[in-house]
Amino acid sequence: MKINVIGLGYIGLPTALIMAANGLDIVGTDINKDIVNKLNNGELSFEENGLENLYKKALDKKIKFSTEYIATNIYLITVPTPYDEESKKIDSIYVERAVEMVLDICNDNSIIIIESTVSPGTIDRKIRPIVSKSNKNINIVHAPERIIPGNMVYELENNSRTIGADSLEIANEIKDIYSTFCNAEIVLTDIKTAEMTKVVENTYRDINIAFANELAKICSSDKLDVYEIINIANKHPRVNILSPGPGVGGHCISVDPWFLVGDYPELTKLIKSAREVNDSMPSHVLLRVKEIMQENNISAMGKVGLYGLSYKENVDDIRESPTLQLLKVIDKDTKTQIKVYDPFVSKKSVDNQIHDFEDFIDSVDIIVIMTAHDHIKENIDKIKDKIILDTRNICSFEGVYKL
Ligand code: SAJ
Repeated sequence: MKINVIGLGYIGLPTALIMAANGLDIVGTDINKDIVNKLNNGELSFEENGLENLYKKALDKKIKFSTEYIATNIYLITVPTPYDEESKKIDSIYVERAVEMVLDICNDNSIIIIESTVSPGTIDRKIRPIVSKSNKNINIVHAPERIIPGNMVYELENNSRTIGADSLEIANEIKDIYSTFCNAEIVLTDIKTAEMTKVVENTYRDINIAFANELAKICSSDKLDVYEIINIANKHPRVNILSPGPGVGGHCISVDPWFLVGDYPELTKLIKSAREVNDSMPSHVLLRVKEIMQENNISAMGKVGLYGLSYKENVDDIRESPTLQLLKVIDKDTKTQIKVYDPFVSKKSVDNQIHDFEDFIDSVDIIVIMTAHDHIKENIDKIKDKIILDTRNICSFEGVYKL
């Protein structure tokens, strides 16, 4: 059985590799020639724990990478689903285009599995009409991905999965495919339930992070230590507060809750507030930076350095990262002065990016820890003489500023 995996990004590539490594015949397709060329030349397109090893295993089996879609019976779509900034509704154009391309070449009775996160009802409203127009007999399945960057390979094998389909027969057929690499429970349901479940999972996490962030603001206003308070509160058997931070980044948690706000505007007061709290964190960090500058008689923004550009620790993914969000809310002049360093991000991504850690340290007086990479934990002694604003609570030096 041959499977065409469409979209070789953060989800599609690990999925294609794990499927091939477990004996399935895979063609990975991406419209981006650079990605396909890299993969065909033995190079991965991004860094991820365990991915190199999986790539080697996959190459020993049956896998090809191409910019072309191929005619087969099973297609797996893992393309991005952004949201419209104005209406907050999902923008499913990439999924729609991928489905159209599949329909141009696929055989009758093919199965199209959509792994991309979509808001409840998107498949009914946007995808089914496209499929109907093709006059082909096609089965649609929604199998939303659940893997977390930084631990993707482990989670592909060990996270439970949801498969939404129109019939139990098709759901079971797809379950057999996922069972080749997934050792956890595979739950079968209908498509809309699967769509809603995925968005709910990420919204749940967003709301809980927002609670921690709101607590950080309350504690900061009253000179209380939010981390000590969370630590004590979490000793209660039914309390589990997450960690405050400089904001919520990534392409999932900072996006998916908006789908619900866009579709159910009158019913999503809590979800919307949580989004707003998390979106306000980069401005809160900036406010803290300004207070700290004043307290230490520093006036030049050029003396401030942001450590970390990726949205979370030990990954190179900078999408919607709190650092980018922060740079968005400051004026142009300040933006060109403030320094940024990230050991995972070698490509020039912002104005004043410094590529050498020692140069970065030498050029600033204040370091704002935005991302808790292991790299900074291992090199923490090198910044002990700096003024530090630690938004991730990883630094225990005397006098370190916190959120
Ligand atoms: N964050 C905090 N405090 C916390 C936890 C996270 O500020 O206590 C921040 C992170 O630093 C990051 C953001 O939130 O900026 C999101 O990071 P994350 O690690 O919570 O999640 P993602 O976006 O990397 O992955 C999520 C996961 N969803 C859930 O945990 C419910 C993952 O399982 C999904 O597959 C993924 O979204 C996705 O693709 O939808």
